[in-house]
Amino acid sequence: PSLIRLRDYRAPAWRVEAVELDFDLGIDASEVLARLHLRRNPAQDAPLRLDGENLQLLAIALDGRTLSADEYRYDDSVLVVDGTRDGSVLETRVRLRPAANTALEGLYLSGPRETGFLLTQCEAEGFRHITFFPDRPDVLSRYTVTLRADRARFPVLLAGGNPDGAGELEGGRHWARFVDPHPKPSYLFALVAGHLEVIERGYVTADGRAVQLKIWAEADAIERCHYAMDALERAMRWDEQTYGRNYDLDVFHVVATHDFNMGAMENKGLNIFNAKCLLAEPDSTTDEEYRHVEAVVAHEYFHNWSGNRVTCRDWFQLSLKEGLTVFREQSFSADMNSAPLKRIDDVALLRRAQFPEDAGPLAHPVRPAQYSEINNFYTATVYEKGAELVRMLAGTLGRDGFRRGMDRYFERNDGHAATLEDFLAALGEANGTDLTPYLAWYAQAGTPRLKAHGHYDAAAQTYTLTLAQQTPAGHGAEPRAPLPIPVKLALFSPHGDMLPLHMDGQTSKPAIELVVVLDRAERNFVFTDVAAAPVPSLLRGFSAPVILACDYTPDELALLLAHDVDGFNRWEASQQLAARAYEELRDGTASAALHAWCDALARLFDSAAVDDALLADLLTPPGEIELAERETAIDPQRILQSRQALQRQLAERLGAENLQRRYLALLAQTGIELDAASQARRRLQRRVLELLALLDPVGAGALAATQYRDAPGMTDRLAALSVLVRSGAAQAAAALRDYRERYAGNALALDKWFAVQAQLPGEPALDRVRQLERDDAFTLKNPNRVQSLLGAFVRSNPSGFHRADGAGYRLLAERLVALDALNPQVAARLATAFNGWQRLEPRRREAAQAAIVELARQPGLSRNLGEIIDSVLN
Ligand code: HT7
Ligand code: ZN
Repeated sequence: PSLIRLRDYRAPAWRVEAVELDFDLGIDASEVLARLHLRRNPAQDAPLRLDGENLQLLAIALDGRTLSADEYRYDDSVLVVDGTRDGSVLETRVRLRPAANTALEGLYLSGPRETGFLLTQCEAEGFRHITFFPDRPDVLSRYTVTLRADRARFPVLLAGGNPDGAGELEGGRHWARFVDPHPKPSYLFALVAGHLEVIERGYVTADGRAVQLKIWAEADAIERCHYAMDALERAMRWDEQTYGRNYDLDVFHVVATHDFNMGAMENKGLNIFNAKCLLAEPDSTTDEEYRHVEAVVAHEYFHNWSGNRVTCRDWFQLSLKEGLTVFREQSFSADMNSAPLKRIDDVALLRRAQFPEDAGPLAHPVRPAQYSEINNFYTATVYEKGAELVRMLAGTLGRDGFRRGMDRYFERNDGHAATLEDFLAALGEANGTDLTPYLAWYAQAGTPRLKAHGHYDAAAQTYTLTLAQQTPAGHGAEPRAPLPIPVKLALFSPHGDMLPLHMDGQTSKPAIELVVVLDRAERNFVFTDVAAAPVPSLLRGFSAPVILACDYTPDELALLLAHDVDGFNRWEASQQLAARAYEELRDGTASAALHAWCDALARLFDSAAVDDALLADLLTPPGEIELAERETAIDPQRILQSRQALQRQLAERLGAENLQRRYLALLAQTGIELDAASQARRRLQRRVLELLALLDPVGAGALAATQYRDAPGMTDRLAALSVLVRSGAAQAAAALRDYRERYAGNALALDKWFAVQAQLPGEPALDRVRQLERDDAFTLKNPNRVQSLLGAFVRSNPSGFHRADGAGYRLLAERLVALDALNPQVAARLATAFNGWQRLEPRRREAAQAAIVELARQPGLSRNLGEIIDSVLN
């Protein structure tokens, strides 16, 4: 397949200044009339080439004259038109088949044909499935959209922009028009039509614009939209206060659908959400999901500036909008909730999803140099690592400096399609600093290793910290330059106090925390007036996306775990200690780390020194995927066993009675309130129950069964169900039956029922998955359902998926073939579960390779899936 390369970028030869779109909507057939007002780029001399993917062309006219067949050429993906000139108007009419569109890209039907609604998804290249157009993000146009449809079947008609009239037509039909005053790229176009209910709220922006906020959903879901409305209002206020950004249309629509390939989409003025990222209510939504809804609502809203007003020149710049918007969302969520917990969650996600991606054959820079299928580049690297890069820049500039830089970026690029260079230039110039060294972070794949070594000189009372960096040579042949790595640090006395930091040669007042930047391969940092050998707290708040290797003793890590005031680094000390304890157990070697970890946690458990949520996280060792990252011949079942053994040791150290007492005390305060303390309590209650289940499965099974039955909300109910299922408790089957019945009509709750079972540890998972595939509610046509069963199995259940006999791999390969025929985007994403097969132990490695090779041989694979399979194999 042909590769698109960053270095081949050329400005468009033709622009579309304005476009009028007339839709005649129907479930089986819809017609689209497009009128393009063309502008020629005087610097280029090329015929007009428009993207159009398998469109049924009904009519074509240029400047009012129907074109004859020899005046244009269409090969099912590009339409070339002769004779266009600057100022020409091209008119095309095409027919689409929404109900037959299972790929959920372009115009498609959500729900049953009798009652479902029509909607569009255009990012990245879906607009070419709707009409002929230069479907690239650097062509910005003013849109006027008119929708016509049968009123009874499609009572609600929505498109992006401001409403500009509506009325009746003959034969029970009606129309509505929308005009968007802000030029936008085609990927931000959207329409929605069908039976939908609405909740509304008035909002006045800081600069005085009255905006109608409208959230639309099907009748059974509309009452679950109130939380999202509150979150939207919080996000709008926050963006005004934090970045001075106001909303810029008279109406802001948000629509929920159960049929969506991703989380949500920031279409201008008409955001469309996967229902799982929008709907929330205590009976069926967990605390984690509530936080996710708030985060995604904010993320899509923030795109209105970082993405829509300032968009991307080309898809290589995707992280310009995605990394930045993830960072903006992370800051917002940190402000709305607990900042350290948000940081822990985000770094855990980075390590679980992005580090493995960056370490294997799918590794790519945050700004890739080439791609075959752009949909395969909506990755953890572009999003999560991209956000880490923005965080480093923000940290370097400080709060006020970053705000100054962002003001400059928005001001200078408003209404334009920008590049990452534009972003760094605006941030740098507004602060009189050169940020171009950070471009290297965008250009090279792989997670850098940061090595730290401290040396204390008692006679001189100096402490020398040596930092060295190395990025492993991996997949991709990019040059590996030293990167600027900001390392936030503090020094602790042996008693756990933070020391004033006297840097050699610096005269300013000593701080107790500072940031040093390692901008070459290795460097020494010397601290003076250090009275005793200190313990360094490094990379505080995870100040750079690297893997830190520091030769701490277990006691030093235990000291940080007990005393570090940086919540993230306290957790990190626990993670490091637990990882070492895990290795001791796995290898049957010494047990110094194990004792240090258990003792430190036992002390914290019995004190009130940390809040419940942080305590829950401190009590949780790194997950199976993260532990696998540290190994070379991976045996996921062995990892599961050693990790379980580690947790059992911790549970024993804490003591069954102690755990039970704590559990009952937490249970007594049960409720559904969403404040931080209540969420923290539920988080700890779950963790304590999980530890208890390792010590005393029968006793914990009884407690979990009662908790399941009496749970006031989904967080406690799902936690109990998960403990029952994972511990193989006798009560699990009855609870699962109860849940299946109780939530038969709630798709999002049913997804969790599939997912919990798909995560059954070890060999039995595969048969369970096969059995669940036969459930009436399972379908390959719905991405959420596919994720909840197959996605949870292959991605969140290493010990179940990686069976030694290879049956997990064969199941995935078979399902991918079927899924690819329906929805290539979802198939390709699922296939990334094969990433990392080269590092499995030999038997599994061979089985995985055989399954992937067999899959690669299948005829007619999509470009999406084909590209992933090719990359994974090489
Ligand atoms: N910008 C949105 C990306 C997206 C998407 C991409 C490919 C295929 C389908 C899609 N749906 C949404 C999501 C976001 O980052 O906000
Ligand atoms: Zn986004």
